[in-house]
Amino acid sequence: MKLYDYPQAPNPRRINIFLAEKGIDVERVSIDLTKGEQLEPAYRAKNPACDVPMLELDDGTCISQIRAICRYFEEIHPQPPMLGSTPTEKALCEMWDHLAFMNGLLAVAEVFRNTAKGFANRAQVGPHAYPQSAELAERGRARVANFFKDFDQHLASHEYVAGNFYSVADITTLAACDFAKWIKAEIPAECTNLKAWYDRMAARPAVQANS
Ligand SMILES: N[C@@H](CCC(=O)N[C@@H](CS)C(=O)NCC(=O)O)C(=O)O
Repeated sequence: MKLYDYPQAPNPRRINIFLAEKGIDVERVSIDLTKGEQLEPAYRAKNPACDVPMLELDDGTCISQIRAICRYFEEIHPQPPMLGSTPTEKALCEMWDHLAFMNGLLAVAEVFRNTAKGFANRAQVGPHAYPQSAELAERGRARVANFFKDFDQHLASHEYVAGNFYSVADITTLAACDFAKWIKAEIPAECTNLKAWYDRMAARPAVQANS
């Protein structure tokens, strides 16, 4: 199998940390986003979503979207569990991973993609061209500030994002916090729970190896 990757970008980094946590090594194929390789016909034929990461199995099956890729690896390589172990843990993991993606990563992306010069007409990931919007960028800043506050409050009473177990939800939240630096937003000093959690996560070898 092959993982189509661009490790400098926040979403591919999520899968790279996930694989490092599981100790899985997989062949990588570079898709250079700065050259627009994700939009080229050969890649688009494999992945109509035109994003990375994307996993191609040996039988030619192509799986995009990080949750789907994580699910695949969790099924074939269950240890250590990264998507929860019990029915409740699995549901909490889905819930918090989704919240971290929607309210964290996508909020930062809303600012970044609507302001960065290189993203004119590329305000959304995918095959379609969307113009930048200053209003969306401004709204995104407010969403990022609320993401920090909401997750700080949550982590006041939880050791990890999905509860008392480490999971992919921690990886997505960490990736969102690091992506926020691209728009010069840092975890606010008053968000002490989030900061303490972040420092613990950033020290993990799998994260260090993908920083
Ligand atoms: N929802 C996707 C997100 C993937 C994504 O947004 N990837 C970005 C890199 S961080 C990308 O491929 N961008 C392509 C582009 O900017 O055209 C997933 O879960 O895999």
